[in-house]
Amino acid sequence: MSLLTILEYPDLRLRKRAAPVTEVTDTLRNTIDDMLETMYAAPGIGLAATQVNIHKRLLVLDVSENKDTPLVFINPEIDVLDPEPLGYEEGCLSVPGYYDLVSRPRKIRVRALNRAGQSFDMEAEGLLAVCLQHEVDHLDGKLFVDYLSILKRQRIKAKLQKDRKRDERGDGKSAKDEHEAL
Ligand code: QAP
Ligand code: CO
Repeated sequence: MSLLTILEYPDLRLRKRAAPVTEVTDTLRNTIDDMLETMYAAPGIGLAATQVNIHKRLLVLDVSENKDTPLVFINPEIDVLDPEPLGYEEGCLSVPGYYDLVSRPRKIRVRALNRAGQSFDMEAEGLLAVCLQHEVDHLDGKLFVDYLSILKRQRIKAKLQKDRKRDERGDGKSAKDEHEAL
């Protein structure tokens, strides 16, 4: 297993639309394990393949309390069961240090393949529904910042670009520490 590099906004590779998985192979299962390891190490609750520069329709998540319930979704398709918006303070491993309120349909059904290549479906509400919609958005090149005002998005973009330059220079505290100090 190995840790994968997570692309950060405004990297244009985050805007690519992922292609359907045609075959669930051992190679794909190795990628899934690397994605889970990368997500847990971050730590995060969800990671889409797009975020690690793999443009296939594949995502992993774990919204459990004890971080012991990894879920894998290959070629996920979402149906809205209850469109009533649920507002949730979202973050993203590709937008480190920033969180903001996003509203999405509160109840969905997702149909996907599991790591054995078998079809399954599940209904989701609450954090699981939020996270699934957030991750499927990544596969379509969409980020949670796209739901914010242009002004907020530009502010986040400018700050992340500044953070990146400072990280390249290697001085000061980490960008994340500074945001958390605000
Ligand atoms: C998507 O996001 C999500 O800014 C998963 O400095 C998040 O795992 C869906 C993370 C919230 C719904 C609600 C973010 C880690 C992790 C950061 C994540 C950070 C370190 C984000
Ligand atoms: Co994300």
